[in-house]
Amino acid sequence: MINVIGLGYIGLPIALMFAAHGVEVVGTDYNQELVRTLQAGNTTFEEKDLDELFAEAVSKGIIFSKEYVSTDLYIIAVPTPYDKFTKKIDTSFVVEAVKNVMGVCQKGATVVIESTISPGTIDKFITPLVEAEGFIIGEDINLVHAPERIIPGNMILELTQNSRTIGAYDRAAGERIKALYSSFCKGEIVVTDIRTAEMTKVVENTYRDINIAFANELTKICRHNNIDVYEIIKIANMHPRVNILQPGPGVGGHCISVDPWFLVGDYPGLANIILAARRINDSMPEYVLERAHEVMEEKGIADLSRVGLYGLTYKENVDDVRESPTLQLLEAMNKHLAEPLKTYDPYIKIDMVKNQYHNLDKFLNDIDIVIIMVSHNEIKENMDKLRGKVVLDTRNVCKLEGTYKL
Ligand code: SAJ
Repeated sequence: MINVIGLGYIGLPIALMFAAHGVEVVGTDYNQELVRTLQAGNTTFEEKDLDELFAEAVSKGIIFSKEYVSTDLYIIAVPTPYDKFTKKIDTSFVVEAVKNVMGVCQKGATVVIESTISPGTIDKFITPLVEAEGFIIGEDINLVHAPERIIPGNMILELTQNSRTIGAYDRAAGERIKALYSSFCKGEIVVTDIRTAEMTKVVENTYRDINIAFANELTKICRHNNIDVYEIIKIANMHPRVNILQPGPGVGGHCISVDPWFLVGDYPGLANIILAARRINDSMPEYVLERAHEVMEEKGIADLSRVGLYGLTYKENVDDVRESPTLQLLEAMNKHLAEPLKTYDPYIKIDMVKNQYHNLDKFLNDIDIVIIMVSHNEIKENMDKLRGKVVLDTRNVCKLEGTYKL
């Protein structure tokens, strides 16, 4: 039986996937409300194919609980934020989960950590906890790191198709976990040591952050010279060894905008390009405000209440707002004591910010300038509704004539 700890964006799909493939699973979360929702037969966030997988897992007997259970296999998928001051990883959730596991687990158990962790976290924070309980690593308890790689918006497919990394102190333990994941994972699974697995995961997200930062920096350079950055990137990417990502209003989500900080926090002085990239990407929401200001001046519009932000989530077609560029932009306005712009997002049903709309037509009715922050399918399918408006498109999706770009 597997006890999956943490039923969020990563833990829930993985628990469901194992259950759907016939493994006995208990999913544990300390959030009573979330557990009740799942027990009542409802999923907790929107994700393609998640509801179908949920139904299958329920039919195969998955259990949701607040309690940890005594078993021989644990998969931990709890958040690993970073400390805003030191930039180092905040291991408190993982540490708490492992402590709780140690309180109930059997000798011979394997603890798999799926959460992204900075290189050295298991050595520094987890191993001592296990040893403090009198367990010998490799004999009584096995520790394995199996970082997830799935992308919100396409998680279920990627869970089965992506290759994976498994890091273990003990090769045989790593191979056993590889066999377990192979029950649904068709991608190649590489078994390596723990530190390599920790570093590889952080490096993957850092690579993407740097690449996006490059695109964002190019945008600023090209704007300075009135060159079309999208055309430049398109042509450059025709080179067989060039693959520049797309500029945007900033980098959000709980991964790419977080993990590079672990390296900056742990290797100050060495992580230079990584730090520069983080700063560039973090500067983008304010850059959007500058662009909006330029556009308003050009159009002779001074009334801020006639400007609206389309999209609150961190990227298209998800309902996740963590580290969202739109929220960062509103925060920047707040710091300057400015009244927040109007906003609308089809995925955000609750009132999250001031001046938020829940109906696209009403939102558009009340504004003259639309800033497209997120390219949800909804806006792509309703571009015609933007005719007659001034559009500042930070995602390069609007083909209407006169559209302003980043
Ligand atoms: N973005 C750009 N330009 C681009 C691509 C993305 O501005 O060309 C922005 C997005 O709008 C978003 C942010 O970057 O705000 C991140 O979005 P994303 O779709 O690139 O990635 P995430 O954060 O949703 O998921 C990432 C993935 N990692 C990589 O692609 C290396 C995923 O595979 C990981 O599982 C996930 O992080 C994680 O949990 O680490």
